[in-house]
Amino acid sequence: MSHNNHKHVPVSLTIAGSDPSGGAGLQADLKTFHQHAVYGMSVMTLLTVQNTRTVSAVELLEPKFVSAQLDAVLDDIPPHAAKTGAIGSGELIHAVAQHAKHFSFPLVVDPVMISKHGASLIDETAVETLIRELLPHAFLVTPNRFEASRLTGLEITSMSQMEAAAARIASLGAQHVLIKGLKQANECVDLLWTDGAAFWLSGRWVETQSTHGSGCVYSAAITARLAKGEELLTAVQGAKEFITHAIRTAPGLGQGRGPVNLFSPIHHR
Ligand code: PXL
Repeated sequence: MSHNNHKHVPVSLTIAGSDPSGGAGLQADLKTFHQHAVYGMSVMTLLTVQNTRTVSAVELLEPKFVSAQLDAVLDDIPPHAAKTGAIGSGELIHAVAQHAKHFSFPLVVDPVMISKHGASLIDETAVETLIRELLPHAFLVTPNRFEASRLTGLEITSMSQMEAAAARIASLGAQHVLIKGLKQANECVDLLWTDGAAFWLSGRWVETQSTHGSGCVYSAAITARLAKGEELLTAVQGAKEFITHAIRTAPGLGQGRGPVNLFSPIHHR
């Protein structure tokens, strides 16, 4: 059989949970990869029963089954970048971390903890496992300010507190840190902490209910851009523009917290 031209097709992998309503989780990741013209693969960790109004059930897959999915795809189609989303339990995080150790491509860890409806997507003790086992393998970790507080025990209501938390998270072993979502006047401010330096990113703050999946989409856009070979700062800037547009132009689907606009345009610098 003739060989494919894999070299020329950027490939990203998401390791995440399923959102049947399609706005968050691995469905949002795959759509975001595709919108960036990146071939997407998805290893599923958990299933949810949800719509835009509520998450009514969560079922975790067996760690062995997740591990087998990883073996199957990594061996066959090596990605150029990967991300994690909801992983659900310490055992599952452990299984994913065993693979992440050997990744020769950048891993973006989105430490998903609670859905926008307030449903827990990780159990209590698993946060410790995430810190101890997965963060050391993260090229980038992308907590929102609430998740960053949970990771550090620090309160984050100002830019200087954001810097302190980012430095702390870097000291836990993540190579680079992106803390998202501080409201400053009319802006939504994020901090990229890289090699001890702070880069501030800002986009217009949009007062809206339709932010379901915004964290997934943001980290997936970064992952897609890394797969295409962009530098970290360029990737984060491009992804920030994408997610800001996606929130501003959310299609208004569903009767609850609707998804963001996954058809937003892609700009390359
Ligand atoms: O947006 C966080 C998130 C991640 N993964 C899954 C989800 C959600 C939020 O609802 O359902 C599977």
